[in-house]
This record gives sequence, structure tokens and C-alpha cells, in this order.
Amino acid sequence: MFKQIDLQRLVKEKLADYVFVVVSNRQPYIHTYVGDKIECSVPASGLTTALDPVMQACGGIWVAHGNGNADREVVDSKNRVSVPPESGSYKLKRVWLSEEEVDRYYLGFSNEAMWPLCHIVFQRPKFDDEDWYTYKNVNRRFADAVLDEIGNRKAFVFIQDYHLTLVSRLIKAKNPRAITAQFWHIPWPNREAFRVCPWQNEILYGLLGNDLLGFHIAYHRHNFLDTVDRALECRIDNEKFSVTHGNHTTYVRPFPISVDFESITERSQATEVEREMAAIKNKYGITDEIIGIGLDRIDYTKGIPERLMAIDQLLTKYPKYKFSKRVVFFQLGEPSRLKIKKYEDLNVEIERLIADINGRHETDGWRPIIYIKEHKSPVTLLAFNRLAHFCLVSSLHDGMNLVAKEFISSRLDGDGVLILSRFTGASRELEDALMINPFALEELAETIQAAIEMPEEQRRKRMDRLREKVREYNVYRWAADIITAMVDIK
Ligand code: GDG
Repeated sequence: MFKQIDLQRLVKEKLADYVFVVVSNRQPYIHTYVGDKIECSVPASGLTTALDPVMQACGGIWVAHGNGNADREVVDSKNRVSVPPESGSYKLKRVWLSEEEVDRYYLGFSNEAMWPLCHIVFQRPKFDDEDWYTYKNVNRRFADAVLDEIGNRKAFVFIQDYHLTLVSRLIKAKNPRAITAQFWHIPWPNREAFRVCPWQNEILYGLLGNDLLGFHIAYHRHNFLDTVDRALECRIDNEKFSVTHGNHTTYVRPFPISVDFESITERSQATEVEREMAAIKNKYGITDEIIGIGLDRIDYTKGIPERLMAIDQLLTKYPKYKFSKRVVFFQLGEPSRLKIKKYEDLNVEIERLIADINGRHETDGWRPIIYIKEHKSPVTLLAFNRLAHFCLVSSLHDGMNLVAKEFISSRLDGDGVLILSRFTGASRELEDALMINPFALEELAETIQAAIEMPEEQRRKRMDRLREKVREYNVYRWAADIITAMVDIK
């Protein structure tokens, strides 16, 4: 197994004379006022979950949008603060954006155009010229923040995701010694889907400014190369998986992202997690019920209504789960992007569905679905993971899905069943999960039934193999593979 210390060694050996910079829209730590005190917390995001342990190992600078209401209070004159608060292992440099910039660059272009464009969930993308114009300007602001730190020094800049497609070229125009890699955390759709974007060519050209471009799985890489092939005059090498455009070559590789398996396994054994498990059982009157969990940012790609409808179908078809062998399904989730109408509607739909399903099935004090619609601490999430008989990941489309890997990592007891959508990147690796098509409700309900009834021996065999996979390909391995690929290119 590849450890944090191995990654540290690799970075020291290979990148010693480089400044290491990560750039993303989302910041790994947010400072907010709670009363008149400032608190530092970790936002709900797969990207920051994965990259924070890597940065703690590598040190360096993370450039991101400062969106907390107390963020400005804690930074130095160069807008930097040391994080995590306990160890100060690396610097977080904050970029400030106006409300209008956030509306147009983040909510508008990134999340109403790019997000639905790349996730095939039949949500029409919205293309707005003003949003695109602001997106371009904000990408320049991020590039300037990076340049402010690296000057003309040698640097390895690791850019994240679909918010920052233009950053690489902007950095290189001023500092040609910078090496850039970009990781695409969401799916890349087929070329017919992507070509409807009016700014397709600018986006592709921007991404090809990178030396290395990473996707979670080979299928997304295939879609990307196919899109580029149709859209731009360039040379694609299908053996090396590279694109040469002008006189610059970009290598395109799959790197399945992961989690800090060891740390999650260890933290999930803590007494505070055990105390929290007891507190949850006590609060919700849980004794011998079968517990299911769903844990997501509230997003229309995650298939939350679909899983609730499947629970409904399960209870209708198998009434014993209401009477003799009761099931309680906890849906945990932090609402996100609420200023976008589709997200507001989704929140209303989920509330309505839960009220309806509970109303139809509840009996003497028992309710089948408990909805906890707020940000929870990592300790509480671990406690739910450990209490669960099954974890239900029903994304309609998902780049990877770290919730699935976190569930597996937390189960040192070797028990628990993962039900996993075939349309997640994670399904390519986690073959011992029970696979579902979240659009097929009956199949989904039957699979929940199979998870509940699965004999213990089979559950343990599957969980053992799942744990082995995540242990082997953990987040340090992911980062090390990217860094090694960069060093080879260099
Ligand atoms: C994107 C891609 C890809 C959730 N609620 C709370 C909370 N979370 C944490 C989970 C997990 C993370 O948020 C969600 O990660 P996912 O991977 O499931 O999803 P996205 O945020 O959509 O991430 C995805 C990922 O990037 C990485 O490349 O896997 O496909 O869409 O870590 O535990 N964390 C806390 N409180 C909550 O209430 N603390």
C-alpha cells in the first residue's frame, strides 16, 4: 500500500526545485462567523476531500475562492492563511470574487452550463454570453493569483476541474517554466453532447494548454479525445494517448481518484465515533432496525428522488419491512447551489416525496425515511457509515463518487453492503458492490431487498474484496501516479 510518507518522499525527490501549487474554485477550509467567534470548517466536496490529504503531505500553496464570511479576517497581506488550523501544513491563498462574479462564473457558466453539459442526466445546459464573459475574466483572476505566488520560478501547477479550463494557458503565457496538469473531476460526455457548447473550441484549446490532463476513467478520456478530434485541427496519438496542437503536446490519462483509506479506517474506530453512534440510535429510537444510508450533496445528478421512490416500492412490495423487520433509511445531505432554480426545485421535490412516502407507510411511531438536511461533521458521517446495513449510491451520472469509497474505508468490521450505480466512475473498480441502474426503479427496489437479505458470509467476502481495492488504490497512489506522469513528461 502506498502511504502518505511515500508521497512526501516522491515529492521531495522529484519536485524539490519546483513550487507546488493547487488551483481550484472550492477551498479546502472555510472561515465563518458563528456568533462573534470565527470557526474553521471543511466544506462538503469530493474534490477537497481528496486533495487535502495530498496537500498536507506535499506542502505548497492552494489557490481557491474565499467564500466564507470570515475568510478575510484571517489572511495575511497576500491573502494567505495556513491550514489545517491544527498543523498549518500548507498555505491557502484566497481569491476574492464579487457577488455578480459568483453568480455568472460559478453558478452561471460552471454550474448551469458545464455541469449539465458533462453529466448526461437530461438537464438542458444554459449558455449565456455574459456568464461566459465573466467566466473568462475570473479564470484570469485565478491565473494572476498563481502568478503572484510563483513569479518566474519553476512551478508544478495542478489545476482542478471545469471551473478553470482557461487557466493553464494564461499561466504559461507569463511563465513558460510552469508545468501544468489539470484533473477533470466530472464525466466527459460523448462528442455529440459536448458540441452544443457555443464555446467548445475555446474550452478545448484552453485545456490543451496543459502538459497532462487527467480523467477518472478511460471512457471519459476516450470521449475527450473523440471530441477534440472532431473539433480542432490537431494530431492525436492513440498509442501514447496524446494530442499535439500547434507545437504543444498534452498527454491524456485516466487516474481514478480515491480516499485516504488508512486514515478513514482509523478515525472510524475513535471513541467519539462510537459515542456518536450511540447518540444517533438514542435520538432516533433505533434498536434492531435495518439501517440504510444515502449521503450526498443535494444535486440532481445524485439520483436522490429515484432512491426514495425505490424505498417506497420496497415497502409496498415487501410489507414485512414495515412490520417485522423494519427498515429505516437516513438520507443525509447538504443543500448546494440553491440560487439555481433546478436545485431549489429538487429540494422541494425531495421534501415532498419524503413527506408523501412517510405519510403512506409510517405506523406507531416508526417512519421509514429520516431526512437530515444539513452539513454534518466528519465524525457524524463516520458514525452513520458504521451504523449502516447498506449504503445506497444511486447517481444518474458521476465522475467517480467518493461517498462509496468512504463507506468501504469506514468498515473495519468487514460488514455492510454497498449498492452502487453503474453510472459512477467508481463502478469500474468496485465490482463487488451490488450494481444498479438508478433509472430502473423495480431493479433498484429488488437490489435493496437483496442487500437486506444477503447472508453474512457473502457480505463479508464482498466487503473484504472492496476494502482491498480501496486500500491498494488510495488517494496517495492517485496523486503519486499524477506526479510521476508529470515528471516523465518533464
Ligand atoms: C466531484 C465529482 C468525484 C457530503 N456531505 C457532507 C460531506 N460530504 C462529503 C462526502 C464526500 C464529498 O462530500 C462528496 O464527494 P463525491 O465524490 O460523492 O461528489 P462531488 O462533490 O459531486 O465531487 C465526483 C469528486 O468530485 C472527486 O473527484 O468523485 O464524481 O462529482 O467526501 O463525504 N462532508 C461533510 N459534511 C457533510 O454534510 N463534512
